[in-house]
This record gives sequence, C-alpha cells and structure tokens, in this order.
Amino acid sequence: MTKAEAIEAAALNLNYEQCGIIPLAEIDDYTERLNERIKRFPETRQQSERLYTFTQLNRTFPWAKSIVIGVRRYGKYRIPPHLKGLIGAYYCVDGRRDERSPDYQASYAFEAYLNQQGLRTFTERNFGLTALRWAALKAGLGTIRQNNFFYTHKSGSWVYLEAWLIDSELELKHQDTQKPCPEDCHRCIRRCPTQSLSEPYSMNRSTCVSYLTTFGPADLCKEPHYQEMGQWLFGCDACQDGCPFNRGKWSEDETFPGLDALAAGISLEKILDMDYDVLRKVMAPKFWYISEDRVYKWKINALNAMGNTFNEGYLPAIRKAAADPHEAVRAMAEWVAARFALPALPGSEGKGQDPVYG
Ligand code: B12
Repeated sequence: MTKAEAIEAAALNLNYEQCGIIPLAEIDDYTERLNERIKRFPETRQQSERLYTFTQLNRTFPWAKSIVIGVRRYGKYRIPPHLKGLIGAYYCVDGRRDERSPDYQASYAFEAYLNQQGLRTFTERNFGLTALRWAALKAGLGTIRQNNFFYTHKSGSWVYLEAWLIDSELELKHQDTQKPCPEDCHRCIRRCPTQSLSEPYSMNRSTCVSYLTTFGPADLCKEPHYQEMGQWLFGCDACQDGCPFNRGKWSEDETFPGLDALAAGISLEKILDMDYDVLRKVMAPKFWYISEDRVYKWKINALNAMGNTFNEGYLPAIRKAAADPHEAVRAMAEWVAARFALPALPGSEGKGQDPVYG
C-alpha cells in the first residue's frame, strides 16, 4: 500500500465516503471560475474577491505540497420534519464546531492520523482553506452539477467537504463515472426562489436565500426578495431538493446528537417568543452564521416567514413582537402586521399601514 493509499484507507475507516489527494497548484485555475463569477455578478465583487485566497496557497504556506480532500455524507441523519423547509439540512447537522458530532470527532482523528505519519498539516474548518468543490472535482471524487453542487454517486449533493494541506508530494485521484446533467433539465434553476441561480454553473450569492437568512441584511423590510424567501429561516435547500440526481439519496439512518431536543424548541412562534439569552447561548453556537451580536435576526427571519404565510394564527405572536426589546424586531413586526392589512398595533397608531422601511 502506498502512503497515499494508506491515507485514503484511514479516512474511509473514519467513515469518510471518499478521499483524494491533489498537487497544490492544481487548485489555481479556480481563479478563472472566480473571475467569471465576478464578471457575471459584479455587485458581488467585494465578497467574492475574498475567495482568491483559496488559490496560490504556496504564497501563504510555502511548505505545503498537496491537498487532501475528504468527502462526508450528511444525508444520513434524521431531520426533524418540522425543520424541513425552515432550516437548511446542512446546518441542522453541522459538525464543524459541534464537539458532540461524530463528524467533528472524525475530522480531528483524521488530522491526528496525518500528523502521526509525520506529515505537517493545516486546515480551516469553518469556511475551508481552499475551493472545496473544485478540489474534490480535481480529485475525481464526484461531479459538479448545474446548481454548482458537488455530487457523489452514492450520496448526491448531500455531502460536505473538508481539505488539509500536507507537506508531502502525494497524489490520489479517482475517476468519476456519473452522467452529466441533461442539458434541458433546469429544475434547480426553476426551483430557486429568488432566481439567484438563473443559469447553469453560476449563481448570485447576494440574492441566495441562504445568504439572505444568515449573513445578509437584518433589515428584511428593505429586501426586494422578502416574499420569495418564503418560510426559510436559516439557509435554503431548494436547488438541491428539486434535483433528480438527489432522488432517493437521503436515508434517515442516524440521529444527530442533540438535534431532536433542540428542534423541539424551534418553530416560527417559539423563535419570536425566545429569550435573547437563549438565542445567544443555544441558537448562536449551533447555527453560528448568525452570531451572538445579531441574534435578533432570528426574529426578523421568523416574522418574515410568518408574513409570507398569511396565516392569521400567527397574529398574536406578531402583535407580541411589536413590543420586543429590539427596535428592528418591533419595526419588522409592524411591517408584517401591515402586510396582514391589520389596523395599527396598539401604541403605533398611524404607522401600521405603511411599511416602516418603505
Ligand atoms: C461562499 C460559500 C457560500 C456562499 C456563496 C455560495 C456560492 N455558491 O458561492 C453562501 C453563504 C450563499 C453559501 C450558501 C450555501 N452553502 Co456554501 N460555501 C461557500 C464556500 C466557502 C465557497 C464557495 C465558492 O467557491 N464560491 C465561488 C464560486 C465561483 O464557486 P461555486 O458557486 O461553488 O461554483 C462552482 C461551479 O460553478 C464550478 N463550475 C463553473 N463552471 C463550471 C463548468 C463545469 C462543466 C463544471 C463541471 C463546473 C463548473 O466552478 C465553481 C467552483 O467550484 C464553500 C466552501 C469552500 N471553501 O469551498 C461552501 C460550500 C460550497 N457551501 C456548502 C453548502 C452546503 C451551502 C448551503 C447548501 C448551505 C444551506 N443549506 O443553506 C448553501 C447553498 C447555497 C447555494 N445555492 O449555492 C457546501 C456545498 C457542498 C456540496 N455538496 O457542494 C460547501 C462546499 C461547504 C462544505 N464544507 O462542504 N455558501
């Protein structure tokens, strides 16, 4: 067994679905993908430009020689049914920071293995140290489909990716045999609620629901896509859910530690009622794209989702939110109440009919 094969065997032993190794410089043509994306959506330049650091890794890590890529299936966990369509599945079972997660533990165990082999390593577990889909494609571990997602034969797109730099010139590539997307299949594009995905192999990251519900604006009253965001509270899976290549690829065989207990406390109404301390101490560590100092965004998102239902059963919760300690939440509640064509809320006479933020 070669050293590269031994690394792969160790990864598979730790339940990685796949593992590959590519030379460091092979990632560099990702620059062209990024150039194309910025040219297509110049309004995303500022955010997208940060991703150039995913290439030319030898500048920051002169010792690094190769990239080890690991693919992990998350389409095996039971997602509480009432969270589907509200919270992106990846975020429900996110093992990047959750020490209880078997995936978190495997990631550290794999890195320890690499180090035991005398390899110097570096990784970045939050957002990845390089362009993970592009690296996995180069290693032949799967394919990238028109919705930009990386798919494996076994799990469809319900996989997430990890990468480590190592200081040894190793290579381990596979051959992917999946069929490409039929040219006339545009289901993912049709499914995208905001037309962020409007053409194959491209997307506008600033209008993606996943962005709008997380890092994006807290002030959804001004957000042109507030209606299309539908019920999504955190993340979005629309372009993956609609893909025929994902059919039958999710099997709920395992439970994710703590998810059922946490989910019992999550609904649109429960979020509106949630104490800020709970939002900071329970929600922020789990769903960490909304940081502790922005947790009021959860209430903004819940109000927006309620506003998109026109379910009058939500009115008491919306009225209560009009007295929330956070000003932006109060304003959002007023605005959503106005969408229900309600009379002005008590104490806000004259403001109820017009959206607060126009
Ligand atoms: C920035 C980022 C985001 C941003 C912007 C998304 C984006 N697509 O750029 C935001 C916050 C919106 C986001 C959201 C999500 N993300 Co994200 N994100 C990333 C990150 C950090 C970089 C992505 C990137 O390189 N973007 C730049 C553009 C240029 O690349 P791209 O969109 O991936 O497009 C590729 C294809 O178009 C391909 N390509 C172009 N032309 C052609 C032509 C052909 C023929 C082929 C084959 C390919 C091809 O080249 C591009 C390079 O890979 C990666 C982690 C990482 N370090 O790589 C995770 C990552 C892409 N995210 C991931 C996930 C799961 C999500 C969410 C599903 C979470 C959720 N449930 O809400 C959403 C989905 C949003 C969506 N519809 O894409 C996973 C995807 C796993 C997979 N199976 O593909 C990744 C890989 C993280 C991980 N550790 O696994 N994300």
